[in-house]
Amino acid sequence: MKLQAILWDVDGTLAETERDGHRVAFNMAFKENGLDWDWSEELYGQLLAVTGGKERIKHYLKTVNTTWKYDGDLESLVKSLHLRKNELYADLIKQGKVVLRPGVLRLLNEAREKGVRMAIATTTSPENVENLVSGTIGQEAMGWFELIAAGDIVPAKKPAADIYHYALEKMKLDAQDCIAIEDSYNGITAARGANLTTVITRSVYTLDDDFDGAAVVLDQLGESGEQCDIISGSPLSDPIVTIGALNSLLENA
Ligand code: XBP
Ligand code: MG
Repeated sequence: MKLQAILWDVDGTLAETERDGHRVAFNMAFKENGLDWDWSEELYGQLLAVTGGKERIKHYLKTVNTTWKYDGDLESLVKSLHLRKNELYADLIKQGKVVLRPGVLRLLNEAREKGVRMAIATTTSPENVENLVSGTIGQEAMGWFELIAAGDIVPAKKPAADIYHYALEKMKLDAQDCIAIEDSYNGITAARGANLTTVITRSVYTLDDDFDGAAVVLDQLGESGEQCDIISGSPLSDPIVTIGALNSLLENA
């Protein structure tokens, strides 16, 4: 089999974390700190153009809330808001507000059974990955990933390809033997920048994103009895995304 490894994006791909997770937690953190900033579902969709929570807060102040003035150290305020947001995000996961998308656990298990290596390649913070994976599957699932490439580990976040280059290098893998699973324009830009064959499962905020260069664009990975819809790209060799279907995509790439 050509397929050696799957590199998974996190937010929007493993779960719909943004609208009901990160966004809600950001608003709670703002409120706790006496800030009247309110990120609506619509505004958050726009702010997602910038990856990274700390970077997103700064982008908001630069482009949306431009009249807000602060006398203190902005960097440390952003850092502490972000830390608190991540704690509140972990609470939301514990409360069951964030669940895995269809087919994710099925494909993770099939990859393990077939000996396909796996890693995480994300712009979110490492603690968010751990909380999401252990909160939705169980602590043991952290061991299913050989590498968690996340957050500030590389200087430039997606759409830069750095996080994928980092993961491939650490795992001593060739891009041509791997598949990236992503949900966004920023994600596919990063993955294609590292020459990875990329499967897209569109998420709520990325329905209109440009997925030029994707091997296939899908609505979801699919569960047995719940076929996935192909939005564009190559037909799959199975009705849902299986290891065999990913391997065929790679062989025909
Ligand atoms: C998505 C992101 C992240 C999250 C929030 O990353 O851009 O910034 O919105 O996470 P990906 P942090 O799709 O690559 O997983 O606040 O920890 O940055
Ligand atoms: Mg994503």
